[in-house]
Amino acid sequence: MKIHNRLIMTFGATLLLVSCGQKKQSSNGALSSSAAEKVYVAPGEQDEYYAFLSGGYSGNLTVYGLPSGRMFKEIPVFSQFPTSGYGYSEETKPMLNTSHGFVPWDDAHHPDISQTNGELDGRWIFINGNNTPRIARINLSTFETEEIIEVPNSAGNHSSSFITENTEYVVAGTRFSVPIPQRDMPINEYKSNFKGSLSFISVDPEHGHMDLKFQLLMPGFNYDLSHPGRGKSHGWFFFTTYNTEEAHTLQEVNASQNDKDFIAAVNWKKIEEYVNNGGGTKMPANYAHNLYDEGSHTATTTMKKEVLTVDPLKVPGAVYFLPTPKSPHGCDVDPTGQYIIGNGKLSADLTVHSFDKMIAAIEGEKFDGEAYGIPILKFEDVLAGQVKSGGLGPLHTEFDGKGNAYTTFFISSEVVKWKLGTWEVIDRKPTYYSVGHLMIPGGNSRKPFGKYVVAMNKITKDRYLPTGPEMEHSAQIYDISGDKMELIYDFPTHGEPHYAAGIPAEILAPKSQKIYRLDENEHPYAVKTSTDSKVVRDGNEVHIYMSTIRSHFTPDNIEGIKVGDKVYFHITNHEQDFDVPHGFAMIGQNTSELLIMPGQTKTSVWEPKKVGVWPFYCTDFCSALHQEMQGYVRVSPA
Ligand code: CUK
Ligand code: CUA
Repeated sequence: MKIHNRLIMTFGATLLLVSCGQKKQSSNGALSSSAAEKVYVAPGEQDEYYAFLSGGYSGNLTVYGLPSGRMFKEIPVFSQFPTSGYGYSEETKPMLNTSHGFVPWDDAHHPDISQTNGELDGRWIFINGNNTPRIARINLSTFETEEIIEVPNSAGNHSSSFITENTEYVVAGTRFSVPIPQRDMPINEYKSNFKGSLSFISVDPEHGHMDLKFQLLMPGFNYDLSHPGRGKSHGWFFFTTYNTEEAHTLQEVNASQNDKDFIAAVNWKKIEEYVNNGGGTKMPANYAHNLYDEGSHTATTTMKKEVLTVDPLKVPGAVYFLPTPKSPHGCDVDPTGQYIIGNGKLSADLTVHSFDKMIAAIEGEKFDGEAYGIPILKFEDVLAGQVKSGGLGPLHTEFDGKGNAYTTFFISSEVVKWKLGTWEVIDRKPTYYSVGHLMIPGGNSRKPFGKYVVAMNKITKDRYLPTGPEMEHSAQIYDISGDKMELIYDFPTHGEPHYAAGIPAEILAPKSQKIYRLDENEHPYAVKTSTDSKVVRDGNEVHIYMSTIRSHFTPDNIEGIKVGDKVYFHITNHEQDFDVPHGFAMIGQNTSELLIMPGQTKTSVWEPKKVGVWPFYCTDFCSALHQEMQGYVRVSPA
């Protein structure tokens, strides 16, 4: 969250007090019994939607059901996760490699589900790591992170990871401009020397594999958020910017001088054509590409050495600037692709640009000067309308597919519903408290499912029983099927959710009951039958080829291990039933346990420090004889 601190202090504090007062008068979203019926999913019944909430500084993605608000799963992405052994097992450790080394943490903000023809297809979900710039791809048939690509020449990978309407590209924009290439130079020489980068990462339609196709090098602004064009504006991508002053310190004096910053409109189809015809300049760059192979259940890291950069001035007609007031944050495009909404976070009004007017202005060459050679369009020429919201601090907008938009206001702590085209405000409802993003399933596509909106709030305060000085963040579900929004549920979230993505269960659930077939397991240390289990010594490395099935490990008595050995437990789960993992944990292990899915092989390393006979056991309660799933390793002196 980055909102003007002083505004939070003044407006925010006042509003919080007001809101708390409201609660006592029971208007604080006091729920009707019909609200209870709307969110009640009876035992044994299932939710209508999946909601994937980013985990912010947890580095993960959490999966909830709508409308129940029940949490189904936490998917580790940019973190080590003891629950499954992700980032600890030998197979998954490479996922967290970067050019800065092993980085088992990040700040995950914006998930986006893959699309075909502008509609959710539920194949993959992408999410950005802000801090050490990365984009991850999660397979939605396994709910596992399969690929992470580092983004070079970027810092604070925030206007990411949004996808084009046929998942041609996942796009990543830098928040901070930096020296490109990085070098030792005075910070106060930022202006004109630092640059921003907008990266277009192609996605292979069959397997989803990512490849950094080209990187557009832009003036040294901050690139905050982005959204793809869709429908009529397919082929374009829009990025909000702030600090177009190019101040090297963003103390308020410097940062918000300009009355208007820009939305950068990028014609990526044009640049793609330029690049396909041999355009662009190869630049040395060092970045990691980590890919998990489903056959071998193993990830590998490839270090990339160069990136294709594009100078926008070499591709006439590729980039234009649309003046947008008051440090716009969210950049949202409606389902028809006609309207581009800039949420000026220091203002009350929303600015809506028209794609048709933008094209007409470009064709009429009606420019209002330029910035670093990039034409600036006239504000009046591209403006479709302004929403006089009456709120303060607009951040993000989503759409219901019925001609309405819903915008969050951080400072005035509310969601405002308004009409596209007439710009009139239809309804407003408070949030508890200080909302950031909101999400309608499919709300970032050509086909939203406008039944619920989920508001993700930054401040929790009194919504739940207190848990010490820190409360989990809070989300709220509103029924938006009628003219007026109705608050129907609160639920706590994990980490700090920024954006979320939702999808109907009927699209996703049929694909997501996956079992890995044992006969397709290509892991080099897999054992297909328990009689193939063995212990192989190679110098001071010992490889234990182990199998597991309810309710034993084979082998379960291991001797001949010495202090100073490096012991690899390669464990293959021979189950072929849905949802029957086995666990494995060894005493004194400084990594974590493993959770091995049916048909999978996972590896854990143990370096015994003490002589003795040491037990191991299964950590997942798997059968009536789960407590019998155990074994011993005898460790002798070196
Ligand atoms: S940001 Cu967090 S509320 Cu990263 Cu999309 Cu606006
Ligand atoms: Cu296997 Cu418990």
